[in-house]
Amino acid sequence: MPLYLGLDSSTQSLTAIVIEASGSRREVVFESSLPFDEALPHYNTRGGVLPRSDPAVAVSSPVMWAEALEMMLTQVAQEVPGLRRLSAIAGSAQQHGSVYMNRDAAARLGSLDPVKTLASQVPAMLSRTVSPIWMDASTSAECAEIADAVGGQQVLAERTGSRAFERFTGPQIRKLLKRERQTYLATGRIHLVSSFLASLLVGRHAPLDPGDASGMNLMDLASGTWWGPAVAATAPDLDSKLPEIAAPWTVLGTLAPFWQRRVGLPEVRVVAWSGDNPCSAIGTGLVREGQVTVSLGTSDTIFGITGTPRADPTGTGHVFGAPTGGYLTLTCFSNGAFARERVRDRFGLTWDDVSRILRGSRPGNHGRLLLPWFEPEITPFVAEGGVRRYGLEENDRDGHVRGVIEAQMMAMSLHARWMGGPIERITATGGAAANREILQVMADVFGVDVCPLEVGNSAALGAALRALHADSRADGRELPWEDVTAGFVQPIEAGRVRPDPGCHERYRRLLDGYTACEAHALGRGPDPMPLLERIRNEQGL
Ligand code: XUL
Repeated sequence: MPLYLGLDSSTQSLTAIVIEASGSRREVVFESSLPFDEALPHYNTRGGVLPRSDPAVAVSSPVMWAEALEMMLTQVAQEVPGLRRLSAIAGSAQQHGSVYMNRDAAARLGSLDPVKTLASQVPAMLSRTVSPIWMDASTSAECAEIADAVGGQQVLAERTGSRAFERFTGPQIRKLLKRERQTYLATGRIHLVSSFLASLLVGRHAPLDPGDASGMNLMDLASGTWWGPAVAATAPDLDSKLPEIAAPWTVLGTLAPFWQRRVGLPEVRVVAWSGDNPCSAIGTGLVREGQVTVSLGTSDTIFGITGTPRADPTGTGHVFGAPTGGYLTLTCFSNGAFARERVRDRFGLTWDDVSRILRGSRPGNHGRLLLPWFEPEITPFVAEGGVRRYGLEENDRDGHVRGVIEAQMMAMSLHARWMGGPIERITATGGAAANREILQVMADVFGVDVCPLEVGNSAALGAALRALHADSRADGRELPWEDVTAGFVQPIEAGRVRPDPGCHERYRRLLDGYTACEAHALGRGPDPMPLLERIRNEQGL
């Protein structure tokens, strides 16, 4: 029975999952994580980021990622039983981060020496020792320049799926050109973390998949090819330095001889890597339109699948390529767990207290609203944090507990409208998905069933599932995506929460009030209190 390996090189760690899949037998047989800070302390990273003096700048080490890859594959080779049955490897990586390789890299990739460590051979391939990553926010000037040059943010969003964002790779490349021109000129190939690691596995420059390439502000979403005007606006001669873009199920080749000789892995297929969000979509079972995944984590994210590349007209969401061939719509809220914890801690509560208060208080919060922008917010864009209250007393404990959850769910519902609909069901992941009362508010606001999902490493699992899909396809047996994920991605039926029709109706009306509060707080609308009063009377809140 074949085995498939999925790797996920995230900001803080490298994770590997090996799955066994054949017919109805579906099992995770190996799972291991290697946290960069602890496992590779000589790079001196904190949370996977190199020491930073400017808080807006975030860079990491491509050599560290390579060293982690060798450590992890050595462990896989030693610990996975029946490794001869390994059939294919695919990978996932943090999005947007870029690796700058020199013109000798192609030859060096093709002649990796199994007597030496990988980490000792990578520096000679690089034109830049560090890689800017997604946490970098230092390229506002470059974002504006690129957007201006292509006809504005809206044009850029319509063509590439996102307006210019600081962490996206195009603005990062432009910053390098402006600050370190010689380094830029010495660069022969600019990889993303995903295609860099895939290149090390196959021993030649690997292509990007559309899922990760769409996080660069450089790819034409509809055709999946580089968009000339954005490429030209970013840096001269950039087209010659960008990898090819290949379908996400492309088999890149087989594992380079280095890996067979150095760690003893068999000569298996290597499948194109992708970004962690596209891989997580698969790892949470998001394979067709109408399904939506909500991840309640440090930040809250809502993502869905669509067949048409439509950009968010408000400019806050993203459209990436999906591993299924369509598109992944994604909106991210920065005040997620942090906001929930702030309210919990301010009133000295436990999560059980939060649940009890939600159970004992009235949906609709008597028409009182809270905008929980404790920190600057991505969606809607709020540059300076600060909570806003509408009709809510500062010391009203229960009102705040209900207020923060209702506001988060209404914000999600409002700002996910651009993704298209209708939503059939929601799968909830992340820490807060374990809280039934929070999921009940979600179900009531959206008016659909919400089912929690127990997955830890959804990106690594998604990568392993992509390996299974591409391997079967290469053998002439293309599996429907539902069959790929079956047995691995199981919503917890016992945790399913159904909407209460009366509550949903109440929230539908209250959403107008919430929308008015946001507009008011952003200086774009009148005092919402008269409207809230009207809704309160009408709905008997
Ligand atoms: C997505 C993003 C992050 C990284 C994290 O746009 O910046 O989710 O992919 O690894």
